[in-house]
Amino acid sequence: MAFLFVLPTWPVETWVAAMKKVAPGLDVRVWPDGMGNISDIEYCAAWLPPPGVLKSLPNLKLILSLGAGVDAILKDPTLPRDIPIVRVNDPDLTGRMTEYIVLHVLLHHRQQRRIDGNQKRIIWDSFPTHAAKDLSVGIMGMGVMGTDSAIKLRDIGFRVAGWSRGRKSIPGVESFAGESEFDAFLGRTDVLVSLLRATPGTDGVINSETIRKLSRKGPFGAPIVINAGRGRQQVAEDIIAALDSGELFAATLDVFATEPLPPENPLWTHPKVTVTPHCAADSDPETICAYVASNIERHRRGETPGNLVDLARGY
Ligand code: NDP
Ligand code: OXD
Repeated sequence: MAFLFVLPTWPVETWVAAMKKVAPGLDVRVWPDGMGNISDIEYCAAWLPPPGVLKSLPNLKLILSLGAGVDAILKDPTLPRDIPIVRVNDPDLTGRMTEYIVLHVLLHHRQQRRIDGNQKRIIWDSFPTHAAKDLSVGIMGMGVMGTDSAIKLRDIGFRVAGWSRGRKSIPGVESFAGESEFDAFLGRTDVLVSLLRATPGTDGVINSETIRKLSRKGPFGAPIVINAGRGRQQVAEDIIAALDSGELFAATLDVFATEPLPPENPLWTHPKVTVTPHCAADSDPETICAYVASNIERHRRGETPGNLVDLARGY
């Protein structure tokens, strides 16, 4: 039995070293030049695998995503649909995402960009501030990441609601579910956070119509958007137009339709946009290798691995 890493955009040596540390007995192979006899490969961990690679492995038994997202794996038209896929659900990754969401909600709430700009120009501008309870945060996607972020934001004092397909029951967090409750969710939201899954159902959900339906009763008079889910979920032109017209107050974007974000993209230099390079929650090699190794062990014992992707649902 052998295990394969397919990591076209990550430093594969770091991942091999981490895997050898947490699972010393595992026969670790590397795509594309260190695969050896591909008939040996039963387990494959991947991030952004090129289409066709997974299908080329004749004895593959389990696919393991090295991040929470599985969109890059699912979009391979040749993906063998009968092989189970495991996604990451780990407190380390979740904690990193929560730090990012809390940081960027606070960055806007405390007007830190304005303060940074003032410092550059040596301006002592003590403008009015407001309390966390004055801001309504709405999180689209109340799964592993959304739920943890919602709880931490609630604990700081923000008015928090979540929107997902199914209803959630989290004390102190209002729950909206499904299409029929989307407008009500938007109408009470000053800061819209996306931690949705990338599926055809969520593509382009942050568009001009959505932005128009957001609350304008918050302290800034216009809403704020934070997207750390997937770039497919935002219509960048609509966000820019809304920022320029004043319909949107500010945006923080960590994910983009094309990554890396091309240098000529206007989002880079827009004065109301904070761009981060898809770093909201990085996969830590040792932590995630331990997670992968434990799922391989479970599978080898004949048990069902945790956090399997539902192909029909798309996540
Ligand atoms: P989960 O699968 O745990 O949660 C996804 C949520 O999206 C669920 O609440 C689900 O609803 C909701 N959802 C899916 N489709 C719809 C829909 N059509 N309408 C309404 N809600 C919908 O995912 P995670 O929390 O693990 O990850 C969230 C996102 O964060 C993913 O896109 C992931 O790729 C991204 N991510 C980004 C990172 C970064 O660095 N920027 C790092 C890690 C993750 P329900 O609960 O009802 O099923
Ligand atoms: C993930 C990511 O999905 O890093 O884990 O985007």
